[in-house]
Amino acid sequence: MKYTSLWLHQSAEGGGALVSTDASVPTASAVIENAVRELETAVPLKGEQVRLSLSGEQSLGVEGYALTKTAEGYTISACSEQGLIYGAFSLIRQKRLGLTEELSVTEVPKNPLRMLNHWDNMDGSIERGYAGESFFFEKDTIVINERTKDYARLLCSLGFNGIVINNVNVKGEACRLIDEKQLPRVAELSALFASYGIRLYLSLNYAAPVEDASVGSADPLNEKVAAWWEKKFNEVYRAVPTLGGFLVKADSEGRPGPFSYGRDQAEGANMLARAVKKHEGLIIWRCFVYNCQQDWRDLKTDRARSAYDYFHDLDGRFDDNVILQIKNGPMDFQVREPVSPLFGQMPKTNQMIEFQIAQEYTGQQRHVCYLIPWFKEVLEFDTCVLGEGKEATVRDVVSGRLFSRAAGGICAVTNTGNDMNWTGHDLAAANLYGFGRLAFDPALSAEEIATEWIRLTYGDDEKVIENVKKILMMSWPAYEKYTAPLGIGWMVVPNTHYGPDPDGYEYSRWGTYHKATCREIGVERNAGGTGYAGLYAGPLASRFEKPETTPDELILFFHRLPYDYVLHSGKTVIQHIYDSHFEGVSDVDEMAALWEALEGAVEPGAFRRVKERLDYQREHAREWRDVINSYFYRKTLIADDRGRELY
Ligand code: GCV
Repeated sequence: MKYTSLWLHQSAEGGGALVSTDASVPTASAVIENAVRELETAVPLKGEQVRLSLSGEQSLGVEGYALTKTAEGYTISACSEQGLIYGAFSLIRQKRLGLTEELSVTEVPKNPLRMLNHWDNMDGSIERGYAGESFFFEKDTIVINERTKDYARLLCSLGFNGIVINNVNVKGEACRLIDEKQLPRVAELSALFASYGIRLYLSLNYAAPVEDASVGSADPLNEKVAAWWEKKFNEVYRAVPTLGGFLVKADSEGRPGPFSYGRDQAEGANMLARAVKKHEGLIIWRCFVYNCQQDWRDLKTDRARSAYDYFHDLDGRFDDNVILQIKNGPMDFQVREPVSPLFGQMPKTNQMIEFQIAQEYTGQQRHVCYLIPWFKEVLEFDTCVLGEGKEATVRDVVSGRLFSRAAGGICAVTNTGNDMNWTGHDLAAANLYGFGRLAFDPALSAEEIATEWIRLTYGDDEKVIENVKKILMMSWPAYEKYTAPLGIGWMVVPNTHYGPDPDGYEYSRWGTYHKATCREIGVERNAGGTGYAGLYAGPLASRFEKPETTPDELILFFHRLPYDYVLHSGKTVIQHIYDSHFEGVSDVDEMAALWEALEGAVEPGAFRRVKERLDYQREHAREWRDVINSYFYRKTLIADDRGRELY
């Protein structure tokens, strides 16, 4: 059985002529050939000609393109093959959306790096994977087949230019893709992705040289260690010249790192960066560094502070080929968190943002949760690092624009696996599509992106567009309403991170506590508490310091408050919790009804798949509502002021 090919269905019509009239076009180039093939097979050109020109305006840079309608058809111009292929995919999209009449599009991607991170293990499992198994690995070997090619094409069509293929938790020798025996297949995969303008990256085990008896250490200041990496990278790049570089999770959740040798994160990252520099490789160094052996009785340590505390003072110490990869929030991909205070506060350091579309904490691709509105909020967030009134958004920080940095970008932990539809839940594909589009052009709105995806996936039926758009746009707020309230996060079953368990992490070592008693809930993170609020730039620090100026949706993240505290909404904390949980469930009922109304308008298989998941989501949202509301009712014995049933 062939898997569904998502939004870029192959067209049977074809038939247009595609010619290159520009002598400078290297027609032999694999990339151009790909672009040509894409156009021929994907859109009915009906005799229109497409002219590819490599003499685009300089301002298009390496990846931009200009696309215009001409009397004979279309012209795509760019300064590079990569630009041409983006132009070709853009033309496919515009044609499918019926936007080609007055076509004139000039686009330069806003983020230098637009990446997906796979958490795939070489045994074929995927950490936090909810769409089947890995399609990159099976039984400790690399798989390359038709599906791999389709994936490269899919990602290129969305403008991705980087991919990390293996889990950041690189455990055991079998997982070492940098081993000699793996390199020929890595090279094949890398060449395949490179033909679509996507550079391959590998996750590294920082402690790899420890296993070499002649080195026996991973101390970044030990010359033998540095020499080991240099030799290793020489070997790797000899075999895989197109490799983009490496992603490193160090000193985090049991992974080794420079701290074991009394060195800091810059010393660790720079040692690798220097070893890979002559190959023009990048070291992408994660800031997800925190103490995961915390004693829950310890009231001083605050996990939210960790990344800032470990990295902030190292600004200016990282080499130019190091990029710090920072999770969007200070904790871990919760449905709502403040933006990480590191963004914008390290002007002399390359930064990129890490999102997660895998929905680990947002329904695991069994619940619909269209995350693009959330990502938009994060990217548009003003870090206030230039002071009040001078915009300094996260989006301008990570694109490198704000501090004129050459490297930076945006990545997401992916939601793809070997399920027939790639993403498990059909509607989760909107997150993959949306993330790619947003990474290319963060100015697009979540709604625009949703509309594009719906039309490319389900066609132009107005009712389908309207209902699916409503479902998608309601889904993230709904998920927030029926799960953990007011920025508190977690309340999930430990390990699986799925389903309600209000005290699941309360007495654990992971540093994610809500500290609910019968009187109050939340963590005091202002100056009188852990001081986290004060880590933000001036105006934000003052805003988060006091509950009166903290937005409701984050209030329990920053403050410990009594249940009868009155929010900006006019409701008490406890009444907000009750109301939002009831509302969340009725939102899901509405989403399910909107989908059911599409029977007959959507292909029956797709209709059934989504219906089954929405039916399940309705039940599971009820479970969330009742467990959370009852938990608070039992703690507080405060009744719902609307008299609804609590258990
Ligand atoms: C890959 C969370 C997840 C882990 C993940 C980790 C990370 O803790 O639960 O599965 O590990 O984040 O981002 O490194």
